[in-house]
Amino acid sequence: MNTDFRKSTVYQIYPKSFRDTNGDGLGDLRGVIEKLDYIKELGADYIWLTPFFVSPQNDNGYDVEDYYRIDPRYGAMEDVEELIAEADKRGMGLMFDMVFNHVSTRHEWFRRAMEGDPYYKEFFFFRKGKENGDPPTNWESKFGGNAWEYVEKFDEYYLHLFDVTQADLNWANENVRKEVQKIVRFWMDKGVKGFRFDVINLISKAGFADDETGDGRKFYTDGPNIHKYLKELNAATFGHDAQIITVGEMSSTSLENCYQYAGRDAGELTMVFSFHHLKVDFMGNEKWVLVPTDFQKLKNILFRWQTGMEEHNAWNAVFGCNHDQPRVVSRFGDDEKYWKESAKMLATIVHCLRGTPYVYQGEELGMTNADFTDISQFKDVESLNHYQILQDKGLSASDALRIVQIHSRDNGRTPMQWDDSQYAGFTDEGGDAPWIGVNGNHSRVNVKAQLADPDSIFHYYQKLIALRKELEVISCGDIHPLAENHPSVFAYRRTYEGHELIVAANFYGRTCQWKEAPDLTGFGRVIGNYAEESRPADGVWILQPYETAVWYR
Ligand code: TEU
Ligand code: CA
Repeated sequence: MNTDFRKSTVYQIYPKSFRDTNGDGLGDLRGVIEKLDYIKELGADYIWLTPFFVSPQNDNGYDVEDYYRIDPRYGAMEDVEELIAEADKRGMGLMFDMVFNHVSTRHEWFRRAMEGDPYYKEFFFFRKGKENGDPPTNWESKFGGNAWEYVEKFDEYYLHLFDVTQADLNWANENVRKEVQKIVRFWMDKGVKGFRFDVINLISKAGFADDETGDGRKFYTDGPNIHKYLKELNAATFGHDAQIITVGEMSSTSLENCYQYAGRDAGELTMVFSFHHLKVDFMGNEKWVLVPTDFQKLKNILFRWQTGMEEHNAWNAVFGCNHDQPRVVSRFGDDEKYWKESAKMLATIVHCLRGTPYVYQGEELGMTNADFTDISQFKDVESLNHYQILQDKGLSASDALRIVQIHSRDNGRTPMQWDDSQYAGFTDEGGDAPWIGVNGNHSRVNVKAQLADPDSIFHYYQKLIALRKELEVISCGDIHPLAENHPSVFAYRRTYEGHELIVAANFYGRTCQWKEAPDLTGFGRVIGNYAEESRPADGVWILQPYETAVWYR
């Protein structure tokens, strides 16, 4: 298989919503095996699977009860082994999602802690409350409410940065770090070729005090020992195998820390996910509001990360969608009139950047946000909590619903649309209804239709993924931002050993003019979303609604 991460593309699967083979309404591992040829046809090199370990599923598997066993709803260990072997046969590697900032409160370690076993109590953060009866600190849980849960029998609280059933692990305890290493080695021995580490930059806590100015994140984000812990994990596990790629999911991180996390010789991780570019429709860090996308901010952030990481020989993961995000075509494009054009435009911007692109299941079809109209259709704990919190703050139920419809993580979790049948081919007809509603537009947006259409979004992604393997200017080149202050154009130049690439995109649904566009003499168009080629005349490039094109010399 191709193990050069610069030339690779990762396909992300949320198994619960990908393909259900036994008609119980839940996606499963056999469903992933069944669709390997599809992923191969797209051209992906790695398949990232979100967690399928034993779990009560309060956060869809990000609450792990046992890292060594498979949740029977997803399948069995034999299925995982078969999946790894079948992917390998097709030249693809599996990337597993390891959640090590916290465990489910049903994990044996936490249960033993709750029995009062001092060895296991040290695996977590148990602390006394304040004298006035308040929790130890004022930190907020990412899913709403205070981040500490009271345990009466100890008269103490435990820390949970996420759901109350996700208890934070104490990485300062060497025994925790040893257990984590054991788990990583176990999956390496099974033949896993990559790891994604969930919110890994939150594992080192700086201490416990009230945050006078914020929600607590400054006490645990990119904490004091984070680089030490990552270097140690690397040296004890995947650092021994040059073929393994790793990506750290970095919550609210800083560029300066990412130089190290993903620095070529830092001995930490291969690459990082950061999310600043997806907070451009937030108010600061506040997600549960409705504000228009700040396009200038989006460009500034992406370019700053692109050039900054390059200067420091560090590597980005690049993406517009995942299982925690609304669908990018609904978010930054137009999922109606210019659905196809805008989906292709957004794909082009991401796939020609310097970094490893990630495609989230259904993105390659231009899947859109969920079409839910009632709160009962939403399943995500974060959405349901914030629906309540918004109303507690005084919003009407319909205003709260509107915000949830726009920002909910469930937008990315509706079943994969394979065909136009009742359940979109996610569950076969006659099976149980899928665990979460199928989008009504599956009659039009589905794999079957797109495989038959040479001009489909699927085939466009396929071509972008192939171009990264063909052109080293895409995989290895330097990046130079263009049109930085233009109100509608997103453009950049890539250069590598005398080769050049110009990527141009109109980010909006109105025709626009790019004055002072680059001279394209000697260039040829390698991909674009309009049949007719456009190029600058007298330095002015007129771009049609959502038009994008990539030119190469
Ligand atoms: O998400 C990390 C994270 O920081 C989330 O708060 C994310 O920003 C949020 O979902 C968007 O509002 C990871 C996983 O990807 C997510 O699915 C888990 O719920 C979370 O960690 C806890 O494990
Ligand atoms: Ca199933």
